[in-house]
Amino acid sequence: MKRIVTMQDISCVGKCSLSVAIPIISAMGVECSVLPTAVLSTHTAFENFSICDLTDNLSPVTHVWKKEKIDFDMIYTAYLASVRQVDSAIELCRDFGGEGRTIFVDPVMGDFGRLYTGFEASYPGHMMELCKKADIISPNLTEAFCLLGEEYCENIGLSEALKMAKRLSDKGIKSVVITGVSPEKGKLGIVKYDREEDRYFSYFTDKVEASFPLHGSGDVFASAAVGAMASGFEVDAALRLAADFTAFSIEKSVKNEKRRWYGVDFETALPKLWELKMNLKG
Ligand code: PXL
Repeated sequence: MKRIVTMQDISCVGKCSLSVAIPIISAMGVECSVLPTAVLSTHTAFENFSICDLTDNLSPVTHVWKKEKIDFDMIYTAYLASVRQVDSAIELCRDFGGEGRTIFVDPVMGDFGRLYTGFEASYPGHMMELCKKADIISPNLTEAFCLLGEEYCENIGLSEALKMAKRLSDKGIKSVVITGVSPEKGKLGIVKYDREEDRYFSYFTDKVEASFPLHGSGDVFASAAVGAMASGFEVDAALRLAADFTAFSIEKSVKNEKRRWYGVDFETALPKLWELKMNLKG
């Protein structure tokens, strides 16, 4: 069985970060080790939240892993609460990355053109340094604009989105996948540029209209993509699977009249994840 490690927070309530990554990656038949960075009462979209910062606990944990000669097939980082945690993630990549190890960075920072509560304007510059260590990054549109230091624009066409992925990659990132791109009405998906192969890729599903925010949907996408890549699927196929699973999870949320406002109903979509994986195996 493949083993990955994911470094991000636990939001005790609010369907995101480790509460999303562990079930999705495990459901794909991949061992999901964790490096928890903080324990929050709720994610930061709630009006009130508490945070217990675990930065000082990170190196004692990784120190033991090194002594025990533990290794991982993939490293997946997501929400990191501070610049110090970004630095710790860079150390994790240095110590546990390398030949045959894939580093997947989801530079979680914001949405709808704004940084999440708690992040300062200088944060994206630090996150960029982590992105440069990655084999693949998965910013949403807001995060891609932040990393580029460009003004946010919600409506961009397909060729603009592809060019944007290339611009970001040109800054020293191997492969850039931008999520949440809607180049035409009724479609939503991803665009990708791969620097080593000088190759573009895009994939869109029918957009499920939701009249509420889809908190955690980026975590659902990234976790499914990591699970599929660790399962041995080639990257584009893994990304297609992740996009299909995310769209299906959103559809489940929209159909559920009793849904929670703070996250998508990926739980009831989990059987579909296995089905998508089996279909890909052929
Ligand atoms: O879903 C991303 C995420 C993860 N963790 C925390 C968050 C958010 C988004 O708001 O606040 C704590």
